[in-house]
Amino acid sequence: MIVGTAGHIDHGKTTLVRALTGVDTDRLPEEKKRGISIELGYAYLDVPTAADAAAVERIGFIDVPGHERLVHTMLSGASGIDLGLLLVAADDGVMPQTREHLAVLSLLGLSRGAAVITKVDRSDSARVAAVRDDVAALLADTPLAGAPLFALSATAGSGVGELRDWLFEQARAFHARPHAGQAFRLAVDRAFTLDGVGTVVTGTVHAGSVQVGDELTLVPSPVPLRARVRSLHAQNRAVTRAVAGQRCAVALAGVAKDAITRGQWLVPEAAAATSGRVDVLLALWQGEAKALRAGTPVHVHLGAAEVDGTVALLDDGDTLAPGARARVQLVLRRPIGAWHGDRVVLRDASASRTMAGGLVVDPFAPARYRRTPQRLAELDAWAVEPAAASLAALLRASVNGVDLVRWRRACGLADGDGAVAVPLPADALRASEGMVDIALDGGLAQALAERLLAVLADYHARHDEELGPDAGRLRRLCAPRLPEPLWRGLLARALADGHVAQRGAFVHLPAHGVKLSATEERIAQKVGPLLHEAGFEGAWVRDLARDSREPEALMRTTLARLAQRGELHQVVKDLFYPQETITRLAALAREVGAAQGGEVTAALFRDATQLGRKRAIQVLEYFDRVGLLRRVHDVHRLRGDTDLFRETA
Ligand SMILES: Nc1nc2c(ncn2[C@@H]2O[C@H](COP(=O)(O)OP(=O)(O)O)[C@@H](O)[C@H]2O)c(=O)[nH]1
Ligand SMILES: [Mg+2]
Repeated sequence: MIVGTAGHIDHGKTTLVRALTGVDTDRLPEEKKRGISIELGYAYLDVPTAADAAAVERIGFIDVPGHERLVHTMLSGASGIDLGLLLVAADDGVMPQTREHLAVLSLLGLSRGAAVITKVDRSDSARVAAVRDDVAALLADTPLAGAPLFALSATAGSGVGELRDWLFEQARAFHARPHAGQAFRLAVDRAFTLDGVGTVVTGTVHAGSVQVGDELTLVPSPVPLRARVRSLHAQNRAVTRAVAGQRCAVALAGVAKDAITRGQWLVPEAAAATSGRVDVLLALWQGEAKALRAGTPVHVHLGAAEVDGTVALLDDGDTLAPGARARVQLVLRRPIGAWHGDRVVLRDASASRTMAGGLVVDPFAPARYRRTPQRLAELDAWAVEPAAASLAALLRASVNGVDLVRWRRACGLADGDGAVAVPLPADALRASEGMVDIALDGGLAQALAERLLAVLADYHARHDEELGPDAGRLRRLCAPRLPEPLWRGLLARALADGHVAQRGAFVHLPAHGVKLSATEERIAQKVGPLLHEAGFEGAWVRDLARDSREPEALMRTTLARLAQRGELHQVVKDLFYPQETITRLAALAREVGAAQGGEVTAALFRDATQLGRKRAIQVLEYFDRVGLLRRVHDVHRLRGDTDLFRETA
């Protein structure tokens, strides 16, 4: 359990930590000289356990500076604490940083804590009682409402024992933050070099666990900073493994102290994503005098990090009233490492007061379309609890699927050994290929599958002479914005279910492109060699009819039937090519295109095929039509998403 102090300067925070632990956390020469805390201080206290002396619980204390100019330091310490002690000196009573530190604890969502009236030796009991009443009233509107109040003298020692006993009780009842499959994450608040050890960082472990030997990285950073864990201390003891909820010192091999700054996260590579736009559910502090306007510049505090940014309002209205809550986008000057559920605290641009606090909803927020109904529906889904229900809602809200890689990263889920399965609904359509992992809601997949059949039926009605569209073209007709891996999954499902059939790259309804009659079969046999001999020029219906001595009309319908079955291709009216010739022409087009950055010109294709200009263009236009190429001005661009005519190449 980690306990943080809070309160106005000189109200006795450092003295109380020393009375509780015996450690003077003001260790810098300047702190000694001026008698004030400047940096975060750390101390530990063992919780006595009756039964098993080996398993001693240890409370970690973070002592913070109370100076009004050092609230940002207070914030970096307070972001990881489990319990807050708000100190108020009996003689001074409630002062500005009493209020501001309480605002910080409240906005961080801290509900575990106590208020401590210090320096009771300096005041009479009536004064102490009056301060008690003030403090109780101050807490009333916060998550710490009703928290216990202690009155003590840290110098004389009276009352310290009661507070210590209460802290022991709290520590014994405290359950460390649940792991829930999250990756290791430590908020760096200090970095230094130690003789014989090298670079050491300290901080609070916000999630997951770490072991000696782990490969980690520090983010954000302008250059990649990889490091290996050489040794570990947790709660001031040498260990081989540290877990969430502990104060931790990590000796790192492979990274210099100067490359590390307070506020960075120490995380494994899988959890290292950063973001410059974060969508947050924000509450404006009830004590703010004015409403928050869109575009307001702010200091954003998250974990031990601090970054400048502006606030964009996402919900209706262009202001947020004091005490009110709404969704906003924080547009940050530099990217930060944020996870769904992280707490943020906002201070005003001149860093003179704490204004607002919130919960990260989506850490990877879009710049465009950020307040469309579609996007707000996604944010609604992110707010659902628990994670499995949230993901199900997000799937329903996402017509083009949910990127599960991004989702895992947003949730800070570990991969590798500690990985937990994504809580995906059983009927969801999932496409995982290499680095890609996307899912589509079951209901949406069903609707798309039905649309696919309708589109195919319509296509057959319009293009009776073809077997069907190729898979890429069908996707453009049916679901142009659906990511390709999901489309392939959808098509594979339809094929497996027997709802559609595929020959080569052509997709068709099973009933389309059926058997040939005996006559058609006979003619097909006869014209096979003739079509083959015609080469790149192709064969005309009239010539084939003459050379095989068959009626022209019968020849025309037979060739159309063969084209419908995907065996022949009608490049222009009455001009037919067998599959094998078209495949060779397509290979040449691909070759020409590959050498020209994907562009095929008529001239180069004519040279490659030795065809006349007119026929070369007819073939290219056929390729445009079926979806191998795409006409852009004077050139034909190879489409990246088609396997047309590749299968027999
Ligand atoms: N008389 C008296 N003095 C105290 C008490 N606690 C702290 N002080 C004194 O108040 C001054 C400021 O204390 P300090 O712990 O540095 O305050 P901080 O700024 O909140 O950390 C020091 O001179 C302390 O000795 C107390 O309970 N009684
Ligand atoms: Mg102090």
